[in-house]
Amino acid sequence: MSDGAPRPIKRKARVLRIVSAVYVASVGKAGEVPVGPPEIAFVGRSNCGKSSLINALCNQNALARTSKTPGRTQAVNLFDAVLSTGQQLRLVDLPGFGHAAVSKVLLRHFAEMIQFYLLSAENLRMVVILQDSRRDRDDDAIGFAAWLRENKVPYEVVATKCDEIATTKRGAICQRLMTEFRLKQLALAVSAHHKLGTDELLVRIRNAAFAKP
Ligand SMILES: Nc1nc2c(ncn2[C@@H]2O[C@H](COP(=O)(O)OP(=O)(O)OP(=O)(O)O)[C@@H](O)[C@H]2O)c(=O)[nH]1
Ligand SMILES: [Mg+2]
Repeated sequence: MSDGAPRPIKRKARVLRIVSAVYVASVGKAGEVPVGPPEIAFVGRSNCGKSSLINALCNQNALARTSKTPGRTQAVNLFDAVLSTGQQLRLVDLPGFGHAAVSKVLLRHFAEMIQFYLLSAENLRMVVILQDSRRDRDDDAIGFAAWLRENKVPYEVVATKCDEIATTKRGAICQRLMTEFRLKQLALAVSAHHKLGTDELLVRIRNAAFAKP
């Protein structure tokens, strides 16, 4: 029975999300990155799921091109997104930096493009390093993280395709990545296919993009 007192209003917890995202441009080696909002770059070996993760964050299926074949992303691709807060940010899909199935010449070309972008990106706020959950220690990526620390570029590490790993094993993988990459907080386990960990990743991205200097 009602006692006449006003009922408390139930508010839905507001989840941060990307409400729209568009492709802006592809930049090759020595190409100019058009001026835009704060940038978050996604790096990792070919096929680790960079383009798929960008699509999952943006709630779109085919914004960034994905493929079973390693080496799909061959340029620095820029996507501008609007958050549910109204803030704008740029997601940067980079080519993969290593894979046995990609030719050495192409990998060198990719490495030059990544390096060129990272050294000239004035608006870069954070690099998200992707590690396939099913793979062991990745010395190339660990070395890359050391280079980012030297250059004072903040980074996060995410364990991708975690849907391929038993739930009970995910914690240990995130702990190992935290140690290997000298993170201050646990690495995040994410799945682009199952949209796992993507809400938390977006919060970390927003915090980095709009951190007070
Ligand atoms: N099981 C599973 N597979 C995934 C997930 N994310 C991506 N994949 C698959 O992994 C393959 C590579 O995905 P991409 O997103 O194209 O990987 P990429 O890192 O952008 O690859 P490059 O552009 O070649 O460097 C595709 O077959 C995807 O379907 C995931 O969360 N779970
Ligand atoms: Mg790609």
